[in-house]
Amino acid sequence: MSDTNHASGDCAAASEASLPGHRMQAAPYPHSDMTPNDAMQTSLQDPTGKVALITGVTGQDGAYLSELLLAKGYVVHGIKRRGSQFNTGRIDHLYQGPQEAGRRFILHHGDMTDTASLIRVMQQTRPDEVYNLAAQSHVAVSFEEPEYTANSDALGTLRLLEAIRILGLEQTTRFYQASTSELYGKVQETPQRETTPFYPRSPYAAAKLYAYWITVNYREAYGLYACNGILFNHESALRGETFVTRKITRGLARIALGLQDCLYLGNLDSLRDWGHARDYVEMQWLMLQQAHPEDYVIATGRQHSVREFVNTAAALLGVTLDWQRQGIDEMAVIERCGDHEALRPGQVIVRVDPRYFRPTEVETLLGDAGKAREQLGWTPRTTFTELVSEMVDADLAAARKYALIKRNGFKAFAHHE
Ligand code: NDP
Ligand code: GDR
Repeated sequence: MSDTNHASGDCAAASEASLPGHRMQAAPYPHSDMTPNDAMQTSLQDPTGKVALITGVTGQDGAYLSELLLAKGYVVHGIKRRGSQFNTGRIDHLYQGPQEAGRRFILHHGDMTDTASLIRVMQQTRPDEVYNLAAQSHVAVSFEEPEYTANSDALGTLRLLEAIRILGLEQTTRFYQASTSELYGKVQETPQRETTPFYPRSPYAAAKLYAYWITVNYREAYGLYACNGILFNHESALRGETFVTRKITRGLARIALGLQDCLYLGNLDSLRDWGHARDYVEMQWLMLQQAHPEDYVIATGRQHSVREFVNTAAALLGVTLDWQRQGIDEMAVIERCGDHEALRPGQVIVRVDPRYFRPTEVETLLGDAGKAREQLGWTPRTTFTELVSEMVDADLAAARKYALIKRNGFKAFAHHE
């Protein structure tokens, strides 16, 4: 594991230096990865003059958005939370050490449940654009940790908006809120668009409902340029391993190499509108570049079941499946093995485990991104099969690496849900 992402504070030299003309406050940065020298360098070298602050920078979208904004010439500040292990694997390739001159990617410690840390980072960075991506984002986990989910996802959004207001940045800082198709929950019409009524079905969705409306309220009350992106499910090889798509591609890749016997899933009938995260972060940026702030649905307009996702991933591995039985006894049996020596026809590789059912399920989601297409010219580029293929390839490579390490007698870690 890389040691490039060790936290910040140690290297950040405290300084009283004043930085005339720069948006940063002259202050020591004991909890930040940013040094006063960075501030000077970035202000001199930043070709757009734009500074972005991303919460949730270590997550799937945080990684893609950081890449996009850096490519556009932004200075990107990211808030990461302290963990007992490194949590920056998705952004290690972007890392620039505090000793490097002219850094444009700078991490700060902070937490959505800690108001003071959010105000501090906002004050130090005074961003042109804030992208609020941080969240306890797992719907099933939100039933286990509803209070924490509300604190980070709902109140965390309020804390950021208040930080903008307290610091008097309402006229200069634009705000993006990571809203979700989960707001539609028990859907009131199909497809879902910006005008479709919400019906949240989980503590996660209820928390995100508050975040949605408080964003609208700050726009209306204080004239803040604030937008909700109502994003439908978007995936990639960087997707967290316990979301269903990644669980499937990772599980099937490992099964194909004989590293795992069976994949246990919940509701196979669930229907989702799955797109690629890389396409969706472009819209996050576009929403903040308009003359007026508005809310937009981002989706592909195509829907697949969890079962279809399994079939597509298996087919890309050269494996065909026969689904047998019904309900909690349903299972996928191998018909053809492709060229995988570890597999045999008749082997059961997918079963249902009711522990993955949710107390209240969102059975179907299908988005209509017509407004984004017409007003912003946005259309998704990646097809469903291309998305699954990219994920399968990445997980197959990871499984091969794991097998190689194990074969050579080294200790390999297999994480489980
Ligand atoms: P991830 O779960 O991959 O990333 C979440 C990020 O939030 C991580 O960086 C995580 O840190 C951070 N985080 C969680 N809790 C806190 C906290 N208390 N304080 C600070 N940081 C915290 O999510 P995605 O990248 O997939 O999604 C980004 C956002 O978009 C989320 O808000 C999600 O709810 C929303 N969304 C996602 C969709 C999707 O399909 N991906 C669709 C619609 C909305 P760490 O790495 O340490 O865990
Ligand atoms: P979702 O994503 O809940 O839509 O939230 P997830 O991949 O977790 O579930 C999608 C659907 O698949 C069903 N499912 C399973 N889900 C998981 N995680 N594990 C399983 O074993 C399994 N089996 C079946 C689920 O029941 C569900 O119907 C994601 C998150 O990124 C949110 O943060 C985001 O807001 C929404 O997408 C849009």
